[in-house]
Amino acid sequence: MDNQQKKRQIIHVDMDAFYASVEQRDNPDLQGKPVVVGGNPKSRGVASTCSYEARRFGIRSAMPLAEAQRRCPQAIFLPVNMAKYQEVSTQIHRIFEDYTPIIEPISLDEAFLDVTNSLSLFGSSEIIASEIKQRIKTELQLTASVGIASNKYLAKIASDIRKPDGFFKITDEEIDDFLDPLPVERIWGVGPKTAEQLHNRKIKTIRDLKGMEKHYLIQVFGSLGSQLYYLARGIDNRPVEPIREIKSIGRETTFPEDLADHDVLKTFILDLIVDVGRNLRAKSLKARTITLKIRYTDFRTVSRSKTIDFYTDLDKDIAREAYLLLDGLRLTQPIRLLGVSVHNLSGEMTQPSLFDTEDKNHTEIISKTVDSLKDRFGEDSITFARLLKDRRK
Ligand code: TTP
Ligand code: MG
Repeated sequence: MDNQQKKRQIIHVDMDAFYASVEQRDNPDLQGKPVVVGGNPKSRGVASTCSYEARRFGIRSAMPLAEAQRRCPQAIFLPVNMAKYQEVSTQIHRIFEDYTPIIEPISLDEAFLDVTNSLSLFGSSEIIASEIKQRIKTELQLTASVGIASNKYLAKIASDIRKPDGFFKITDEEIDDFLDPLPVERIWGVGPKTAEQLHNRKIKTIRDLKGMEKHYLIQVFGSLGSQLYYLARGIDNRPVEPIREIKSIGRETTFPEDLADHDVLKTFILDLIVDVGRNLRAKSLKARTITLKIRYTDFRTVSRSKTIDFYTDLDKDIAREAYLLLDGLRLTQPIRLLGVSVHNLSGEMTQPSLFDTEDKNHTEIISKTVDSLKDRFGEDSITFARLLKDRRK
């Protein structure tokens, strides 16, 4: 590590059982109960997350909902209310912004904060981290776990160690004692496959990993090997990057039964687009490329994209292109999964299309109005006629 470099102070904040905690907060009947967010257990969907009460039954994120219900028949299943979690996420960010401008959001409920330059103002990273936790509790009635360390990797491990409602700092002197006994799975970037490869070589803990020569790790794991060598020693020079460029926004759904009817598929497509469009507008982004993804009964997956000549954040533009993409596909089998995503994003002022400019201005106003109606009265308060005469049941 470069000794000239200023020692950084990084805080990692991760909300506890995020979607489930928001639901429990907003409905006291759910408090203290096993709650699974993800949808109807009769569907083929998976759990987004679940409350800590539900985790006692072995329920986890990404577990099929039906399996979750088998493990805990009394669990309460709720749909994903993305707009709400997005709003809470924005509120959490406003709290962060009072402490540093260097914030790197990783997901709706997780962020790194570089508070190195805020220490003289607030005293210490512990003071900042505990104030943030406290404010999240009193202002938003939610709990967060925080980790503090001199780099992102250690701060992330630290926030996880005392979850939920955790607070943990790793000082540089404690790095070795702290890391050595941890299983290699704790290392950021070590998934089940790498873990298995390590286990096969009798490398179970970070201490075992530290016993390996760097060139050996590189020989076996390529560039990941070099990362493993440094991470085992608690070394991570990646900076907190304030604005992470969003590359795409997408939504997908698995149907309760495989489908072949074009009209019904279009209704599902529109349903997904309503979410994608809202997400785009919430982030003040526009897109030029629309991608439609389908997965057939036999799991073969096909995607088709179209790049248009202007940037848009309007549902109707995205829908028009997605419908054309669907029409262009010769469906060979019924479909089990459908996804819509937009790419080629731009946050700048965008060029209006040469055509229908006036119409576009109207539609933009309508979209914004619809978004604010939904913000006030809920996601179902207003929608497309196609979604009202929904034939999907
Ligand atoms: P996580 O921070 O991984 O999980 P969590 O906040 O629910 O629980 P905890 O941090 O206390 O362990 O993810 C944040 C949110 O992201 C989560 O509430 C739901 C969503 N999510 C998914 O939709 N699918 C997933 O597979 C995961 C892991 C999370
Ligand atoms: Mg979380």
